[in-house]
Amino acid sequence: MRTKTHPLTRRAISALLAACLGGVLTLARAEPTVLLADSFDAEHGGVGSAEYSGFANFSAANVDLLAPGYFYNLCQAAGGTSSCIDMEGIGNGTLTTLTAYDLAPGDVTMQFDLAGDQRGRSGNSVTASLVSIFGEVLFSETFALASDAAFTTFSRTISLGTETQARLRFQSNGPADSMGMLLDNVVLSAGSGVITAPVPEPSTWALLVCGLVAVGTVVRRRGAPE
Ligand SMILES: [Ca+2]
Ligand SMILES: [Ca+2]
Repeated sequence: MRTKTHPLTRRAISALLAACLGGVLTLARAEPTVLLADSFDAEHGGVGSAEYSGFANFSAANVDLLAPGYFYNLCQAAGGTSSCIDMEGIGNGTLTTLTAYDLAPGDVTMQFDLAGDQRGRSGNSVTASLVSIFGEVLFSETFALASDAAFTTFSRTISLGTETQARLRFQSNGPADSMGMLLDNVVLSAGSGVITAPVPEPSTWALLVCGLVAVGTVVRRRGAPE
């Protein structure tokens, strides 16, 4: 038997379906998949340390963890509000991801915040690279910022032709004076687009609400007298 639906209800359901479809289409658009997102804030219990090498996600040499207890004022001078890295410890330093990320053919995006040394030095720079496990340099760019430059977010997208396993690497260059550029908020993602914050996508919430409403509608209609 055909169930009669009030025209207003039918219109409301159509509108809901259209809205839900919109949400699904938004979800279907390729969002970047985050492989690594590191703010360094949890390192060393949030306490600064010279020549720190106990990183959760990186092998390191000659870098300092700047946080309360050790030159945290430099992160703040650069406009930061959390722990950051001085890319030069005793000498020029390196940070290399412990993981070699399995990267499918297509876009991969590396993103990070860099700032000047904040101590009036000149000639400092940081080279950011993506290096395959076979040593092939897939991407490399050197960033030189003025000493007083505040944190700036840099984002670079590389198109890979074949599946590759690679590590992200940061290397500081310039006069060996124990003062290097500052680094924070390193993100590696598959796909293109800048990552702003690791929060649920609005479309995910929309889809969830749509699902709940749809289930509610079906349950109510089943319960309605014929
Ligand atoms: Ca931080
Ligand atoms: Ca230096």
